[in-house]
Amino acid sequence: MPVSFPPTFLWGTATASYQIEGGAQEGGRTPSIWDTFSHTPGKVEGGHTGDVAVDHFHRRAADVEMMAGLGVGAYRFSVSWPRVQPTGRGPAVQQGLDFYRGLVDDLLAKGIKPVLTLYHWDLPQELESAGGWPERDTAHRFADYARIVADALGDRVDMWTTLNEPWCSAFLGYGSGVHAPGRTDPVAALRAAHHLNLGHGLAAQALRSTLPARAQVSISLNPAAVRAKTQSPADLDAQRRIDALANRIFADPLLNGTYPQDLLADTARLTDWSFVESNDLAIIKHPLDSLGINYYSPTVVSSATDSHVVRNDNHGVSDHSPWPAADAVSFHQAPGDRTEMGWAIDPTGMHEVLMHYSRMAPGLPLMITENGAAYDDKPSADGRVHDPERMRYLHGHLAAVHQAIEDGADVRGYFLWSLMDNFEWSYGYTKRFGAVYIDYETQTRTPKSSAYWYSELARTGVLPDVPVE
Ligand code: IFM
Repeated sequence: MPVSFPPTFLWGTATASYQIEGGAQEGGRTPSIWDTFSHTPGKVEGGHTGDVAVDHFHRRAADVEMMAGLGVGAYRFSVSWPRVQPTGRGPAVQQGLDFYRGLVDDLLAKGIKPVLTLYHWDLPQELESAGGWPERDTAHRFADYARIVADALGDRVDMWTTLNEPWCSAFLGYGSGVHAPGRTDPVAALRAAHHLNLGHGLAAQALRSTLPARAQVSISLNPAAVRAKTQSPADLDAQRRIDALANRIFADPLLNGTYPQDLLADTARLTDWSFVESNDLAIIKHPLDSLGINYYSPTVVSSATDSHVVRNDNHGVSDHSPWPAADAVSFHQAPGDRTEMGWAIDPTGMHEVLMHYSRMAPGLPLMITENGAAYDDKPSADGRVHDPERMRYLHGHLAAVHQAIEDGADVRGYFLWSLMDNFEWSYGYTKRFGAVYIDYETQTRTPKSSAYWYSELARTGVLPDVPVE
């Protein structure tokens, strides 16, 4: 039986500003926390930075042509906050807004639906210097910025996402420090999580009051499929604790307007959560039009008394844990093959996460806003880039998405991470997630086999077999 997706299913690819744009000092853009972090020796592999990235800032029109050639109907991109509102306060810079207006116009002219994310981790450095996400003011600054972008692009963009993966911003940025701004303070990480939630709610209000009624407002989370190593009470408790810190700390306030009681109890030795003010949860629970889900790999945990501890939670190497008050939890490699990131390949996690959110938020459409895999791709003698492993990864995960739809989940679309190879955060350019290969010396773009495969899927809505290459 062919695996067919609904005719209205949205097929897209995704990128993020700092990972692709370059043009770091052009058009009035000021540094973001990622500029500062990547220029700090030892923070990013090979000393790589996003100064040039894949030069999308100058190659925008050609990149849109390339997308059109692949025939994929939607493109998820993010706006660089310091490009449109340098320093994160005050008036917008027209040149910055014009860049995104040009991008959106180019996309619309090619029949590609623009899907805009306001924040994919590039906080203006000046706001970090004033305290960053652990401080409440940053949430208000984010709402101001949301209004600026909505005023400028609301007439032509219908799909809006406030934050991408707030878990990473809070816990990798302020907890383990493997992401910018590189702070390692568990209390700051929890405060950041709350102010990201609040920033989302305030920005959602700003978007709603600025955008036309047809606009859709969303947020993209990276829910973890957390599995206990055994069914022992201690391992199940480790699973509960990490589920609270990875998932419920965002999903509960967003969807139910509460923080989980067990999370507050688990972290009580660090903070009394008095940074949550009386109306905050009502603001955070602003109605969503859809929920974005980014899924890559499951997480396996046990109680730390387990003797087979692997110090690898898929989130980079640091002496500091990203998980506040979870010292008694160990992380394990999930079984099976891995991608170049070392992440286990397990599409059942995709199905699990989709079913979980469709039960938790009945009636709320879901969108896969990221899924994909890094492999050590290289051009072969025929000049093409063959990436059968990526096609197999995508095939498995898309079959799981299809199964979730069959099982009742209202999944409306899928965005492949990523359109093209790019700056993979603290791994620099060493990890390639793209459907399009980038030669970083020449900036030549070469669609990989997976790009053609995905293009066929987007055209037909039928999951193609993975060709033997
Ligand atoms: O590259 C990142 C992206 O920026 C956010 N989600 C995960 C991807 C792969 O690590």
